[in-house]
Amino acid sequence: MKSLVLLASALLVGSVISAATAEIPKFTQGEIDSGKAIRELGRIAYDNAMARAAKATTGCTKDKVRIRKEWRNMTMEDRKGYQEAVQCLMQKPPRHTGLDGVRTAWDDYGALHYYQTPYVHNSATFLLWHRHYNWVLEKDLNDLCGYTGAFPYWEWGLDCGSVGTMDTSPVFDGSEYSLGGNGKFVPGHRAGIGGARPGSGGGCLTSGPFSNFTVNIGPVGSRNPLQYNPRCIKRDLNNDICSRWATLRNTTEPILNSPNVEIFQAVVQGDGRWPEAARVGIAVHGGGHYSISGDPGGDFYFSSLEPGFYLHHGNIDRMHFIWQNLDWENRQTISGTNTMFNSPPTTEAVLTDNMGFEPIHRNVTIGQTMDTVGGTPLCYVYEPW
Ligand SMILES: *[C@@H]1O[C@H](CO)[C@@H](O)[C@H](O)[C@H]1NC(C)=O
Ligand SMILES: *[C@@H]1O[C@H](CO)[C@@H](O)[C@H](O)[C@H]1NC(C)=O
Ligand SMILES: *[C@@H]1O[C@H](CO)[C@@H](O)[C@H](O)[C@H]1NC(C)=O
Ligand SMILES: *[C@@H]1O[C@H](CO)[C@@H](O)[C@H](O)[C@H]1NC(C)=O
Ligand SMILES: [Cu+2]
Repeated sequence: MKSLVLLASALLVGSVISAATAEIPKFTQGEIDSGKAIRELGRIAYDNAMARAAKATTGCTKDKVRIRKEWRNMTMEDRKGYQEAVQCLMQKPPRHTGLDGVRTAWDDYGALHYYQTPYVHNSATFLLWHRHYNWVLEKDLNDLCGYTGAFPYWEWGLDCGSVGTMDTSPVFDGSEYSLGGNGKFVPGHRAGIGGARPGSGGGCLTSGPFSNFTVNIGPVGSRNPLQYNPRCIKRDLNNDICSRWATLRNTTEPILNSPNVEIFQAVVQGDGRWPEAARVGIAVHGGGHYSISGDPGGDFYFSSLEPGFYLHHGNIDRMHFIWQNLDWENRQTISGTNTMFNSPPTTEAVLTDNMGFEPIHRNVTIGQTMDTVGGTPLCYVYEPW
């Protein structure tokens, strides 16, 4: 009797879902700007992904799915626990060998991103390499530092535009429940990118979490970027950049308006080879990065040494997750080659191509990361905030 009831409710869920995927709701500009739209889209995507997991009998089954949360929807205990686990990783030994500057397990992430940058940006693997990279960090924080709480994402749009400001972001308020504060204000400093107003910091973090963190490698312009080069972490929280490229509208429009992954990934990155993307300048990807700016946050190759990087890319991955799950049957494809701006020119990427994560984690194929609840090995969903 009980199993019959379960079966009946599973069927009911199934039919509601297919009705929802068949039609993506329409929203007014006001609903897009206020975040109502993306919350609703996020809810549909969450339900659709969960329904897939509910059908799995091995691998990523429904009881195993981990729920990723917006920073302000995490418990205080998880916010502090996450921040401390990152600090813990900064004390663990590296897996790379023979690199003078790579002193910690955290530095491993900087070195890996530095090596992979020419292949995993403005290429076929931008979305999925960074998806897996975040998952590898989540696993390290768990395995090496015992963090079992929710993995965070940062909805930039809640901290700028008409709804918030970067200077009051709970992600960067400097408390023990944050990823540390802003950099010290440097009078006369320039913005992280040309054409924007300077942010409210610019210098070193002077108190709170990560103010004691030593950046060991980079910047990319130095003669040997992997050589030991200890220095403070700097930030320049920038409300102008966030308000122009990373608002709730900026997060929502690529999800609503991209018919295929080729356009979606171009619009998310502002890849000027596509006219739809040339219009959006640095786009949400650049917008989120340069809302933090600083060193290493504003360094294209070494930005992943900035603790905020993973929450930023969590939101990029969440956008992809929502976009995919609004029309799952048609949105499991890739587009492009395995080199940045296809330079040098390479052949079209295929799902069986390898993506490199050694020596932090074994390599995976592109196809293995297509589904966040695919179980190979991913098994998570994004909770709408
Ligand atoms: C930074 O390090 C100093 C000296 O080890 C210590 O007293 C201080 O509490 C640390 N601050 C933070 C925010 O971790
Ligand atoms: C981002 O959204 C804001 C409004 O929230 C808008 O003024 C701006 O033009 C958008 N930027 C892009 C690149 O679409
Ligand atoms: C893992 O990927 C990297 C980078 O693509 C490659 O150099 C390495 O040979 C791969 N390792 C294995 C075991 O396939
Ligand atoms: C997340 O937090 C906001 C308030 O900060 C609240 O309105 C919302 O309901 C929360 N969402 C979830 C899924 O708990
Ligand atoms: Cu990157």
